[in-house]
Amino acid sequence: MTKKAIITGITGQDGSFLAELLINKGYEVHGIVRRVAIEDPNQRYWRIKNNLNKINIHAGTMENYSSIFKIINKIKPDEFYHLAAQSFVSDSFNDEYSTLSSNINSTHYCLSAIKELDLKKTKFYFAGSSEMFGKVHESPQNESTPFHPRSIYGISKVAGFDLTRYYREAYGMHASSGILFNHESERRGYEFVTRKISYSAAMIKLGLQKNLELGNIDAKRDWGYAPEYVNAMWLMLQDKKADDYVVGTGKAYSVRDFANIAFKILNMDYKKYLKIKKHLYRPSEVETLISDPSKIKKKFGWKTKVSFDKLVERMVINDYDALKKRV
Ligand code: F7E
Repeated sequence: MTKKAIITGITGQDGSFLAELLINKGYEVHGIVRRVAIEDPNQRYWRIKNNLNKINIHAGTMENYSSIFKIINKIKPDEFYHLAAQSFVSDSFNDEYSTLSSNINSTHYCLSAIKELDLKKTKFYFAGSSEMFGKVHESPQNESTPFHPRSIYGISKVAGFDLTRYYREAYGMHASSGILFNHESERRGYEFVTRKISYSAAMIKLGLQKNLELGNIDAKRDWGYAPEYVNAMWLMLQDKKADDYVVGTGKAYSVRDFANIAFKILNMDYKKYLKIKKHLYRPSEVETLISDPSKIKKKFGWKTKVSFDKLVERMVINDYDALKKRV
């Protein structure tokens, strides 16, 4: 029997890679997208455009229980990957109310609908985040490290994580959370720092931009390659037992390191172009995040293969080549 999967957030970086992974494994893939995305496919579907004929698109609103309930009832999926969220941490400081209500309610609605429909076979994945560790209590961070979120986004993810655990414990649902550290790729949104740097480096090299404006370049993150992380999500749902897993590389680099390598690839010195801007600092910053991925490695043999240097190179070359074709 062909397995069915629903992905929320299918038009995003992770959703698009996950859709490809599941299509290649022979799944019937369903994606929930906002109606505006259907009305504006060129703008919203760039990451999934090559697979549109293999994806069943459903217009739905993550902020509306009945909308989610109806789609889940129609599909009755074997696997449900809940990736949709307001995921830009910076925005969550300016837009507390909608980040909290949409991130928390959407997770609650998905879990509740699966429970109410009594879909015992449906396995649920929640996209947790290393932002939940925030002001870290220990380093590196593992599944037992206490949470101390420093942003509204982080708080919304802690609530989603707790909801997922609650439905697992209270109703015996197969509900798991991945605590994913930063994961990037050529499909990363331009607002995130890695893509901002790779794109700016390419623009500057081609004479299309003068400077690179950044905030806290001493922040350190555990940066991995996104396609490997969607494989971790899938592995979690293949196990008999639902559980929570930290997913990361186990190595941390600063924003400065990223900029240094990115500009070097194009034979430039980032220091010549960098402008530090106060408004790009966050009211409460997460200084350093570094994972201890031993649990997922031991359980599924999962580990990252793409190094930090290779990741930066992939992103920079991709932006440079694409821009060069256009000018
Ligand atoms: O910031 C610093 C910024 O926005 C990384 C999301 O996927 O990963 C991501 O969250 C660091 C921060 O990602 C700029 O202050 C400096 O320390 O790329 P980012 P993030 O906040 O780590 C986690 C795991 C998620 O779950 C999130 O959804 O870079 N930084 N200057 C800057 N950041 C941005 N965006 N722009 C700057 O100009």
